[in-house]
Amino acid sequence: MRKQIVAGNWKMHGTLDEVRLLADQLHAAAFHLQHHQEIVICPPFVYLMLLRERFLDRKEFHIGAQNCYTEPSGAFTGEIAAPMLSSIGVEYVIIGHSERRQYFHETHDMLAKKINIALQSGLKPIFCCGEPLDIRRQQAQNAYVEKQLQESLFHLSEEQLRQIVIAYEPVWAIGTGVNATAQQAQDMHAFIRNLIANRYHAGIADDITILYGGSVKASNAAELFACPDVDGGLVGGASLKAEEFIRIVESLA
Ligand code: G2H
Repeated sequence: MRKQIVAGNWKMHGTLDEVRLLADQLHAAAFHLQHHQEIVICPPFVYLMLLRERFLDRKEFHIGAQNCYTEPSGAFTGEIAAPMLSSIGVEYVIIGHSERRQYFHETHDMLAKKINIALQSGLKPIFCCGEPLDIRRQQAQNAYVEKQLQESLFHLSEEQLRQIVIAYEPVWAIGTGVNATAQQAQDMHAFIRNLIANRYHAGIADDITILYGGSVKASNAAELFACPDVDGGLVGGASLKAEEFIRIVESLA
């Protein structure tokens, strides 16, 4: 059975006091997850260790970073390296979020390097892909996402690809309150799985976890997660409210 994940991407939100409160609320919640289901919390870098330690006694919680640099170490003032993240017990790292692509000009090539260094460091990348609105209007979303996967992921060996989680996040749905419909999400997830089957083989395509992201909330999570090719969600705004995030986790089938 492939892994199902609800991941909270806290983006650049929260002071120490706010983060402590949110962590306490999540820690106090009783989840009844199955063995193939996980919760991943992706806070800003400065809170990673705090959260790692806070959730050590809660095995269903895993910690992820929101980014890492392309190099393993060196004179790159202000950057964070993948080996640093794994050395403090971080398990996942988001790579290629559309905000990184848009505001920090991250290219396919840079993202391929980040994927490589993350894997070499023992991290599991959550690789984000997804089309902007103008591409969706032209009905060109499949070719757009295919290129993102080809350029940054499809150089990997089968063994490496098995460490990757894919998150389909249509840019027009991010932080806008407008989510993709369950059918739109299902169509793209099935398309991505098919691409992997063609490039690798059906076995790995069937095993890989594909999350949906973009305005996931308690009110739409169950319908999205019920799609056969949607294996959970990458949740932004709604992951900052404990009660809402808990309800989203509970929407996993
Ligand atoms: C997409 C998502 C989380 P939101 O960026 O990665 O954010 O749920 O706020 O649309």
